[in-house]
Amino acid sequence: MNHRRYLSSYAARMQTRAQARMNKSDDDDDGNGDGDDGGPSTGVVVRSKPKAKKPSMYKVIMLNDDYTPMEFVVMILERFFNKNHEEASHIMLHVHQKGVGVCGVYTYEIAETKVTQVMDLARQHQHPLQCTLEKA
Ligand code: TYC
Repeated sequence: MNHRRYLSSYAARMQTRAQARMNKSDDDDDGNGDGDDGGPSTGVVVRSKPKAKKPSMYKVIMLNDDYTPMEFVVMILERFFNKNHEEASHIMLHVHQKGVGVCGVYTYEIAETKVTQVMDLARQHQHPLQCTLEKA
């Protein structure tokens, strides 16, 4: 019976690493694979490398429309995307001319929060401004 099948993927990975270490020990004269030349293997597994995956990033995209005032879009970019007035004006004009533009790039939760904040404020002011997110 293959016990590996019943281990979580984490446990299986740790078991594989522990096995690799045992196989590598060349000064382990008692041959029990624990590398300390005496006594039974304790089976203690220590993580050798910190595991840190980079989070996926998401672009917050703003769409052009014919009705939202330019000043409102600039204010949104300043308030929610921490742009100065010049940067905000530049992005707004880019969206106005090209139809779409990137407000910023964030992890999923932050990007989603910003989309909600923009859409809520636009709705409160009865502007049709649309904002969405896209995997970077
Ligand atoms: N096109 C709008 C206007 O002429 C301005 C605007 C810019 C609207 C960017 C939305 O995402 C936008 N008033």
